[in-house]
Amino acid sequence: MSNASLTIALSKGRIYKDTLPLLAAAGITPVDDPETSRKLILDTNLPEVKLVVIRAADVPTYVQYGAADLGVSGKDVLMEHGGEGIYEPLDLRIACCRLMVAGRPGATETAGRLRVATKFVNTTRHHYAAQGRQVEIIKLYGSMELAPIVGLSDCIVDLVDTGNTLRANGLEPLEHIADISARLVVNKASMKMKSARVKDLIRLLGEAVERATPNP
Ligand code: PRT
Ligand code: MG
Repeated sequence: MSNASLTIALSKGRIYKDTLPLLAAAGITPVDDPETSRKLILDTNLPEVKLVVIRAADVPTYVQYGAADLGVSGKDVLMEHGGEGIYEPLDLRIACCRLMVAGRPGATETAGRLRVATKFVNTTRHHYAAQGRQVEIIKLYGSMELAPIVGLSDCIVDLVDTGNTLRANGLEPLEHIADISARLVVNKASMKMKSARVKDLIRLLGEAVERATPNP
């Protein structure tokens, strides 16, 4: 294995928690815990490998510009980013959920222009453009479920896992947009310049994914 330095971008929370065992299987163990440490750059057991812990929506940007060689990012975040400058070589099959249109029953059957509240503005625009439907998109940064309740929008586009959050707010899933899981992403230049090291890591992570979640 070559000793090229590697920086891997991750977000705290479910992505970090679910990526940790995969990294361990690839021989990478962080020295600090991001949930308790204030450090933004974490050392690992390997002197040439560092982890940067950033907001989930920022991971593709760090990888695109080469501030990180690799990253772990939800497909929802990648769809919204557009994927420019990054490869997506591996589905890690973690942090799985669905991107859905949700609202009160029948909420999308309005005669007028549908108002959709979401943080997934680009994905929502593409989804409705493919249907040939004109919609008004209202950008929010969180708590999308509140928007239809207070009359800010007819419906929302948000991630759904168990459906408990929707149910607790009197909403239900209305349209499926995409199945979501976290992906390994790689900076295009790093894939060339650090090819041996990066491809080795992709292979080890791929084997770990296959052991953890065998493809049916
Ligand atoms: O939270 P923060 O603002 O820091 O950033 P973030 O929300 O982007 O990060 P985080 O850690 O919450 O999510 C990271 C990634 O996890 C997302 O980009 C998804 O790819 C993935 N993921 C998987 C989820 C969920 N499942 C999920 N259930 N992300 C969010 N949720 C939320 C959803 O938005 C809704 O509020 O959980 C709620 C729905 O869950 P159920 O079980 O009630 O349906
Ligand atoms: Mg969140």
